[in-house]
Amino acid sequence: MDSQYYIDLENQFGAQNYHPLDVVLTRGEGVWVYDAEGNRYLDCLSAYSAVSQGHVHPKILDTLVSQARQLTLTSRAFRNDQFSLLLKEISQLTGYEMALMMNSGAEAVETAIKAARKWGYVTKGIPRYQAEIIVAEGNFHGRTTTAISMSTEPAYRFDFGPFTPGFVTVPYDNPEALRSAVNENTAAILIEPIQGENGINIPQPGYLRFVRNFCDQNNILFIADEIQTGLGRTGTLFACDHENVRPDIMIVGKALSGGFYPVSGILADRPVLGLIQPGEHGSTFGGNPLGSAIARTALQVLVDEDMVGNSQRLGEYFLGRLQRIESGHIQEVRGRGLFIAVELKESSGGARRFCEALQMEGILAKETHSTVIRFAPPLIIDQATIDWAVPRIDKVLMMD
Ligand code: IF1
Repeated sequence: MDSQYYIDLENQFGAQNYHPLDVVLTRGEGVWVYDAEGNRYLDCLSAYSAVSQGHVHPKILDTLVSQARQLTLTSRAFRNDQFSLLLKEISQLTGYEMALMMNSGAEAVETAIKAARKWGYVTKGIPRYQAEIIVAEGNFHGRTTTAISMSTEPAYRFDFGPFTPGFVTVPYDNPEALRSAVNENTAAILIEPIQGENGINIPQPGYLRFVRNFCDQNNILFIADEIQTGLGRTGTLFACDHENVRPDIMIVGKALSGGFYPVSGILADRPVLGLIQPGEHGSTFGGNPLGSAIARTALQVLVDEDMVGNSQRLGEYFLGRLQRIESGHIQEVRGRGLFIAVELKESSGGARRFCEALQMEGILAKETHSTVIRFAPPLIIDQATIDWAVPRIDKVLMMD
């Protein structure tokens, strides 16, 4: 069948909750994906950084197949070997004492909120149900009703209230705003160390360090949502590592499974996660053996193939080449590692048409916040592929 056949089916039977490019992908391998007609594209979105290890990574695939033949799901009413091993290995990799594993990123964000609130009541002594969590304007933490209760994006909120209370919103990257928002009922500050959906919004140097110190001084938990920026995307294991900052709760997801299976979780030390008692939180699939085995291999190949180092090196190279493109459309080119934004001028008519032109050149990229083209290829990309892509990106950015 041709692409139009699939597009028609999706338009007829699917809720139209996205406005995807009209490309129907049928196969992926490494940094490349292929459509129904066999056309090849460089994937510069990596499924929003869930496929950082590259499409259909052979070692993760082998693990999925072999574990799927063995045991896929037990519930946490019983124990399983893969989950226990993942807990040990993710603790060794990240330095956190404990983990609570979930499935989607939004579920992990919800878990972090519950853990922070419980710490606020039990340890900090905040009167019950007055706990506040400070969040940033322009945040993205998922699509659940509590996650959108934190959002400042009208489209994510307008028809979906009433909202979860207990969130205080402050401007991102603004230390003074934090000072004026904190009070004795503040349990935590939840931020993305780089705001992804808000256009790869990189805070000023020292902001993360300020947030860490501010939390220490005010007995507040620092929660970092690294679902998108984590696991090598920005050239370090976590984006917080750029400032040697260690959040109290680290939220992970997406690339934790290399794009094979929903695996997410929160990482913290015993003073936080030790508070959760049996029966207080969980999920049917959280910590299942199939997802845990996949996550173990996804983390192993991330380390074995030095994907974090490659992200740093090739990200610098890619950024440098993009910054040398002399297009009248470009407002700014910024990035950390392989998390790069080409921000266009308002006069350029929005990023969508450039993404559609990039598709014609064999490159799949996604606009974010209307004027930004995000370039976030799998972390295994090599220089030859970047050298193949840049002239094509240049050609598109030189169009009228
Ligand atoms: C969509 C955005 C990106 C995330 C951060 C939590 C989650 C996400 C920092 C929730 C998920 C995805 C969701 C997807 C598009 C994509 C996205 F544009 F929506 F905002 F990446 F920037 N924290 N982001 O980035 O994780 O529940 O999806 O597993 O909802 O359209 P999830």
